[in-house]
Amino acid sequence: MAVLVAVALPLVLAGCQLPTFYGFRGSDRQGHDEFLLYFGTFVAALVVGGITGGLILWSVVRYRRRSHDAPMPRQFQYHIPLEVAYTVIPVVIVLVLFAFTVLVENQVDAVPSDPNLTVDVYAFQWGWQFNYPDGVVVRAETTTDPDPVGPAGLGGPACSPVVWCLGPGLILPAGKTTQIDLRSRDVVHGFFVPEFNFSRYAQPGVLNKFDFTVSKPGVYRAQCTQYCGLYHSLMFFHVVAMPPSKFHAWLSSETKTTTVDAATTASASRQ
Ligand SMILES: [Cu+2]
Repeated sequence: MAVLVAVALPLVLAGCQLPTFYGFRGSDRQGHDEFLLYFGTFVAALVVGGITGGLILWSVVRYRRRSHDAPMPRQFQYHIPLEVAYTVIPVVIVLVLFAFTVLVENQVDAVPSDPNLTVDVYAFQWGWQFNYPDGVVVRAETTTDPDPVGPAGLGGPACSPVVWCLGPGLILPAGKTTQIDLRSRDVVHGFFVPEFNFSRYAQPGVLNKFDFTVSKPGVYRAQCTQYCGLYHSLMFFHVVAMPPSKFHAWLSSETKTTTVDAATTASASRQ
């Protein structure tokens, strides 16, 4: 029962400031659901660990050998009710955690039938390309392109530390649901946004679909997490969530297939 309460608590308290246990709170709706699952699992582990550790400590202190001729404490082997209890309780804990995991994962993996926006994302050696409706393309090779679009689109806030601003900007409207259609142009890459608690492979020949509903405007660091060759370590990008009106102003101000940085040609010749 204590475990049930511990796991259900974060769902009830959603919205309160919960401790993060070194995780990210989740800057989008889906990532926040993942955070609540992580939080519940962590609290359940603390409760189980506390009870188990407490019982071990108690038995060590309470039944320590006080003298050489002290009698053996009472033994409990073949105590059927006890053995059934310590088999059934962990099974129930695992089933509860499993059920919450399936529920949250299904919810996070579900793709909306009517997203507010769909962006085709292509990973390649070594960079990212974001194709928007009406032919707007943001493309940059991370090896030579410091930051063609991202933070400037928010009105130019300083990037601190500067590494957070490397790579191209995946511009999204905050508060709206954006579907990402993820593909790879060559080898396996990893699409990872730490603050969204989300990672997915970009695999050649495979189309991966998922969605984000970013809670508030901001710049969120992201990077490739699958070793993919020489410049993998520089394969950054960042998600830029803008207020919807600002996003639409940006999208309509972009001419089709612009923002291909000049460095693309230079780095392409180096391969
Ligand atoms: Cu990579």
